[in-house]
Amino acid sequence: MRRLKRPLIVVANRLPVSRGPDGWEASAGGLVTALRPVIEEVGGAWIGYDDDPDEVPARVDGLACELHPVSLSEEQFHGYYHGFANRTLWPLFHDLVVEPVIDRRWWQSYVEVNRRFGEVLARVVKETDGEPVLWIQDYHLMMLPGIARGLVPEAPIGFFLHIPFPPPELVARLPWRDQLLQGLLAADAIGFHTRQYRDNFVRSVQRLFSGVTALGDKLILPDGRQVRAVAHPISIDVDEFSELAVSDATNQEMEELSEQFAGRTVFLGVDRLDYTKGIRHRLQSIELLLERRPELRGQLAFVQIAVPSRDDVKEYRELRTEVETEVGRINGRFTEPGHDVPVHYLYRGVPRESLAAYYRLADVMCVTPLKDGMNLVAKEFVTVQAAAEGAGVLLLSEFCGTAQEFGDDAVRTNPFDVEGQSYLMESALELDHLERAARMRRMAGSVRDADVYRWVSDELAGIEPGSRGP
Ligand code: GDG
Repeated sequence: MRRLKRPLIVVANRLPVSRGPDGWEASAGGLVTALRPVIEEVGGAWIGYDDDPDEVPARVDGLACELHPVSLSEEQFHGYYHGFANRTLWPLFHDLVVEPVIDRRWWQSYVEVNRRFGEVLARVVKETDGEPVLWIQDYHLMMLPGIARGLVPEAPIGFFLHIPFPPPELVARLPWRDQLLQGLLAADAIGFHTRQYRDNFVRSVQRLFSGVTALGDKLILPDGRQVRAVAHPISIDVDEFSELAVSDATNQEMEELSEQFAGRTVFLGVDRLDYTKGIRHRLQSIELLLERRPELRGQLAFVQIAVPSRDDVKEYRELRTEVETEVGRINGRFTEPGHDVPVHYLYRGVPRESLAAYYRLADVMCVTPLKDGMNLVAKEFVTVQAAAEGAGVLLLSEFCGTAQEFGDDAVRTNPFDVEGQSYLMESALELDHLERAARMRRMAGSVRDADVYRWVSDELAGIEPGSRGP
């Protein structure tokens, strides 16, 4: 893995820590895991929001970086996070799955909060020994590269977008599109999950600003400055998930689940409860399948783990009601007295061992988002299944980044076609066991070849100093 020589400063909406029963601890998650060895080697800092900034410790065990909380007023956080980030950018960048809200006050808060992050960043850069590399994460902070460039002109700046970048026709709807893209273009390198998102970005830039030339992975701006725009698919820690797959705790969970679901074919969904994830469409496909094939009614179980998310936002509360109505309707229609329900709905996250056990248990994993930047659940599923020598089927939406990596080894679905998707669910059950196992091994192999360490390494290697001059 290519290593940085300079200290690294990561800036993200949130700090990578949370308060557990035994005090503050590093959060579990791909980004933190992948950065841990890099930060250990070069040292560094992490800047992010926390709603309890005075309580956040300077460091936590197991994460060799300084923590710098950004404090925001309730009103600032509301306008920036619940408003502009999650009700304007999120739906706009996910192809208008719901209509984005355009609100000038939210935009003002967004800019204000990005400036606030900039102030903290400038202070941290000043306090850091050596010349740090700055790595800014995601759609919450798209103005920050520009702000940081003004405050610390010499620092190399990278930006990574974790959600899709939409086509220019959609970007055009944003009244502040020019400012937002100018903000991003101040970075030295801008990373996207896929080539398609990267190309959408380049097309938007060329449509909005004249005199920009695209040359290989570089954009040459009218003033001669060069910016890299690259596709680096994010991934997971494959060794960690492979070990988790067969750990004692997971085996124990698996034993219990196998007993509970004995004799039944298990379909599984694991998502944040988000309208981009296609949960309602998925439930409707299950309903059609049970309607068409009465003999499956006692035999099929659909488990949906729905992790609560953004419940301060109206559209998310409405989605919860719709999903729960749908679950109630299906169970009301198809449950036989004295027998188990067809849909098992968990409105909560489960511990990692349980999650791995569910991945192992699933005969068909339904990853069917209407739009999703990448989708790590799909990568975790194939990794866990392969480690446990499973032969489950992955039903995978063609509208997520992961679909580009798995080709025809997944059963590809268009989740908008609810009926078509119900036929694909049915066909997944008919795939030959050896064929399924072979597909699983190939998909897991491709995740192993491009794991999260590779992603970090490619990203950081791209944010090189010296590429900014004419
Ligand atoms: C955004 C983009 C992109 C889920 N349920 C439980 C649980 N999880 C964990 C999974 C997985 C993570 O949450 C979800 O990651 P995804 O990638 O699927 O989706 P988003 O949260 O929407 O993430 C997405 C990602 O950023 C990275 O760039 O792939 O496109 O939308 O790791 O394991 N974990 C536990 N219990 C659960 O019940 N412990």
